[in-house]
Amino acid sequence: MRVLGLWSTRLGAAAFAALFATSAMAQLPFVAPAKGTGVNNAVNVQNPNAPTGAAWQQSNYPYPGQCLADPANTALFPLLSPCVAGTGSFACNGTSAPQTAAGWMECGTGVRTVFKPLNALIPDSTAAAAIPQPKYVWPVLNPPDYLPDTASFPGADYYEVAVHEAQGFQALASAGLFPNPQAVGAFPAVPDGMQWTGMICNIPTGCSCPNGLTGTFKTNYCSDTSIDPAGRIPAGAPVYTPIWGMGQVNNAGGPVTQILQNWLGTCSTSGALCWAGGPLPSLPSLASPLPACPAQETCNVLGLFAPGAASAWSQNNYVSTWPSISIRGKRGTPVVVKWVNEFPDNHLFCPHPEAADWPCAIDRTFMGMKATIDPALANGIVPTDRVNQFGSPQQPDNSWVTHLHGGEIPPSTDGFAELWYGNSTTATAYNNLANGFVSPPFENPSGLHLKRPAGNAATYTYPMVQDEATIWFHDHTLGKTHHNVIAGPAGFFPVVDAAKHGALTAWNYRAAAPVAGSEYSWLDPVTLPRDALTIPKYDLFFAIQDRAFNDDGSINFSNGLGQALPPNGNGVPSAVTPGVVPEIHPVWLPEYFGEAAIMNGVVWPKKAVEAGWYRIRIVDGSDSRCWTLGFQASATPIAPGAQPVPNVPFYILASDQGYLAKPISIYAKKFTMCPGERYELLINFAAYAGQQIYMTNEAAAPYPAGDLPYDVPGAPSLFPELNTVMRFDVGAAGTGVQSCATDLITWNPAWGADQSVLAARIAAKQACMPKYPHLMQTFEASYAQVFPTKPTLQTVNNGSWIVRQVFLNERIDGGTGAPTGMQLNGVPFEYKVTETPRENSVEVWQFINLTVDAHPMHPHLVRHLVVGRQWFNAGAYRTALCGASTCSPGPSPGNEMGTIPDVTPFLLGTPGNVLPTHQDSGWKDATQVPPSKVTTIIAKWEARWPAAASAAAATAPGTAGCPLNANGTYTCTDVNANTWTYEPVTSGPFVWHCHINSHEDSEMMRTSLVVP
Ligand SMILES: [Cu+2]
Repeated sequence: MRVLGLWSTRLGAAAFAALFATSAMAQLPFVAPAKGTGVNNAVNVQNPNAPTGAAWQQSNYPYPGQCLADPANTALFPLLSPCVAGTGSFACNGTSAPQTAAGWMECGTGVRTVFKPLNALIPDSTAAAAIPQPKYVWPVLNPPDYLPDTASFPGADYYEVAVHEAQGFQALASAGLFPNPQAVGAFPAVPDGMQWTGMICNIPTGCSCPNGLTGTFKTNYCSDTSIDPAGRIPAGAPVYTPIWGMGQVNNAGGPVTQILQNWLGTCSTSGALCWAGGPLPSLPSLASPLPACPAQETCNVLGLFAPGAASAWSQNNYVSTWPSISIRGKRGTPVVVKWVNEFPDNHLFCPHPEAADWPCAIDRTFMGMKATIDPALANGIVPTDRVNQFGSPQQPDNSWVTHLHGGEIPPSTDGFAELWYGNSTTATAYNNLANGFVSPPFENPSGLHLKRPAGNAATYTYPMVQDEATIWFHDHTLGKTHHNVIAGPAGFFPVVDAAKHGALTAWNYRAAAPVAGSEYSWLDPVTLPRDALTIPKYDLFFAIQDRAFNDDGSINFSNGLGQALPPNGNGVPSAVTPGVVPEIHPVWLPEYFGEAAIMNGVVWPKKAVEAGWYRIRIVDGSDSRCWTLGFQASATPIAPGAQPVPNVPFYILASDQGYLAKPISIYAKKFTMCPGERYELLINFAAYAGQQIYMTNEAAAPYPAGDLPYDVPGAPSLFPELNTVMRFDVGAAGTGVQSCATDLITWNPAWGADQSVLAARIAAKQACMPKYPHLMQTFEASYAQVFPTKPTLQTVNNGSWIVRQVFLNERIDGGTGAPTGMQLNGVPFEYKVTETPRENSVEVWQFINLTVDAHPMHPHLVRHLVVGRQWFNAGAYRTALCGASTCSPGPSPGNEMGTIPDVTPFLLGTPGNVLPTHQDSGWKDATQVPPSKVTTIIAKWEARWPAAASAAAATAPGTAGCPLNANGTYTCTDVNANTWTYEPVTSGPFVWHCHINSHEDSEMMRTSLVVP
């Protein structure tokens, strides 16, 4: 390993790569942990490609948001955009001159580049106050299901799904899946590339016209030239949001597209665009007869389908929206998905050429970021100066890789952050890896399978060996996950266990009416009743997010953080401080917080519900925001800034990885969820017939000690509108699912905290919900199988399991005290692999949180249980960790990763003094790690799929044994899905990280590697 010590920050990347090409350090064995060794925090896999020692001292490692103060570091960042005054160039200028805050301004002009003002929604805008945003007016989107192709791979479900600019919004609006802007005036229909979130222009003098509009749309949409010769969006008009979405490309574009195609296929007249005369009539479900085509229609749904070609599909002939519609996985039936990158060449947040008032919002100092957009790169060659400090090529701006969050899936399908790929143009330009494999430090001599796709698509085969749960898919690109998720694309992937639900007939279509008197049918993911377009009627899927918007409707990615925020007394920065690292870098985002609540792509929507039972599945798809959710019945809207008073009882039925042992009554009538988490609620609206119920929020941002979404004395909220999320309008009494209508869920305070009372009442209700306990067995059986003895905080250190202690820290700029980045164990993402559980071993992980925020920690591959949380003396621990110096833990020469003190002596109080909360009692994959506590989880590092002897021997589509051919077919040695084999779990890395996406991209992510 000595030769690695020669590597220094002054070596160019090319020299670095050459060093590895000629060195003889291959074939070093992995060092796996022995069993029962107690605290084990420095078991390092000797990855020969990872820099070691001094190379990783923090002083030598540039971090996100750091402009180059050290000339030596220019070797690490040779790619930063050259500064051209007056062009809106917005990155570090790449010179060796000491950088100041002005360097983050417009290339040294001293003028801070101005983002578009946040006056579309932000409540402290004087102009905005004149016209309030309409709340609870537009219905929430209900994501329908995708349709599998069951013919291509017998026994498997096959989908092709593309990420793309939003398109087909108007078709969805007509189908009743989204609000239709035409209902608020005679404005042009939403063009492709945009979506309507329900916002209107609330500025009396009109809103800015979006960049890049041309033709009649601009003429009609930006019509008010009495104010501005370039036109303004009139006050009260809908403002459309440029967004990226996802859609199904095969099977005629999925259910929504297929219905539209079928319907349009009955028309034969060509002519003007549809909707010229108003909205389309209600569209049918797949099972219904097709209606006659209205006379004025022409069968060209805003260019979605060409007349006469309705039965064919091709690229651009599908609906692509935010959020995506859902893929349903069936346990035991593999799901093959070809994920296609059809993004435009330039990122949504980095238009090119850059608009003068909208600089590129991609921070080139993040890991994995390339510096500039260079159309000449289409020649397929990556210049040596576009190789990052780790030897791998830096990304095109439109790179993407899909992670199936919560999936128990082989390594090469996990969406490893380095396995990004571009669209058909940029994938060519950035993919000339010498052997197709990702370069140091992750190309491992032991045969790790880390091959980046050669083209613009990756085919992943998911074995579907896991239990019933609500998992979901989103981007995981290195350093840019927060950009891509905020841009829109993500979707649900509920997994159901057919063995628990009977035959899978009428899988994707409207099912038969529920059996009379049965609670089972409406809970059941298979037989549940559905509305048109395959939307579950009583099983709601909600993705909760927040966004900031510019006044033209576009997403404000900068969040206004480049501007001074008003002081609020809650620790939110009040000014930008000049220095080597400005307190708040205009692009670097410690967190992203928007001022608008979004549910399924709509701002403060409403949902009409019947006066009965509902199952509501919620994913927190926000970048950074935790939500403390409740339900408040109120005759009048809850005023902005008012503290909610949730008063509607509900149960938590399931969490990230499936059902709890039993439904948990939420005493406080509110619970907190953080990014990446899922909770499934049971709620009964029977007692609220004819009333209105608001979904409320009380979580601070950052959580738990940041700005509250309601006013407190002396600290008015920065986000007073975020005290509510949406509204439910409850129908007439007697509608909906009525069984067990009142006394199963309604909590009686006289019961106190005695769960046994509740359990008895649930048991008494089994006649009412006869099959419901059957679902619950999922958790109990699997738990007992993995942990015969229940681990507790008192027993986890007794030697039965490997214990890994990892700390979470925030890098602080010494001059300004500003946050400059996040880390795990004081090392960056691409430091050598240190978390190496043995296959099938049980490991206890203890997260030691040295920061002031809660972080939802998310280990991939495995489900885990929360053992408990315990206070610790964070100050004393930090001193032990860092000594008298400023806390810059991390590797030091000769000491590799450094010594992490055992946290046990620093624990406070009685072990187990902070038990897992009731909502934490089931299988999890993302767990809240609160500040100043040690959060302990336990997991078995297993993979239940049938594994081949090696990655090369696997036979599932998309593996080395069954490659995708150039013509789109596969050459599989085994096309029978029942006997497919997959890559061994040891064949490649996974990651574990904070699911605050801005943190994850800022090095708060590490590799995990299961070893034999
Ligand atoms: Cu975090």
